[in-house]
Amino acid sequence: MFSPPSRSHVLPALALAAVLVSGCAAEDTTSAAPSAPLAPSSSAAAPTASPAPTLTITDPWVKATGEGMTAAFGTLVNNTDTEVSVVSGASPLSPKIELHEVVESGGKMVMRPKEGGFVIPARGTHELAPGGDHIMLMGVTKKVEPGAEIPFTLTLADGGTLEFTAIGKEFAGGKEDYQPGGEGGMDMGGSDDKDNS
Ligand SMILES: [Cu+2]
Repeated sequence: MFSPPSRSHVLPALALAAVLVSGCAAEDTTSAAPSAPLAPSSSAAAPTASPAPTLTITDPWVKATGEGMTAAFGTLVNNTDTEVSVVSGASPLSPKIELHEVVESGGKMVMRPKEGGFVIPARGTHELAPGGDHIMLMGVTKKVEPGAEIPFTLTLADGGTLEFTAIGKEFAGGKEDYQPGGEGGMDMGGSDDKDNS
């Protein structure tokens, strides 16, 4: 809660603030349009007025980590009478984000990009949890402390978006694996899988 004078500490905070601002009010950065209270910003992917959110997320969190990879979880809630698909995700925390599932392959659990993304049934929910579907962050750019607030944007198949803030949380399982009872056997889609056949 105190701001150290060191420049290297100030900069990331400013960068994050900028991201948060642009996430909430997309027209702030360029030129303010004083006479247009509800001006839809051109292509900023920020729906300023969406009365009934198609999709919401309950208790979103990110596994606290140093650098490298981590994942985000929570329960997606579909508030409509139609099936909803989440097709991609984005966050300033990581330039590369994938929607992952965990499947059994050759007797161990591996994660891989989920075909078609996350599908939430009409009026239903879809849980993202360790050991199951998750939002995968590859190339995390900064440390995620417990309590950290990480903004996310999910894009739906119909072009809509869901913006939310996930909270950094220690995960008891630790390490880089999210499956119950695993011991570091999580492979990234076989890219650097060591072939032990
Ligand atoms: Cu993953």
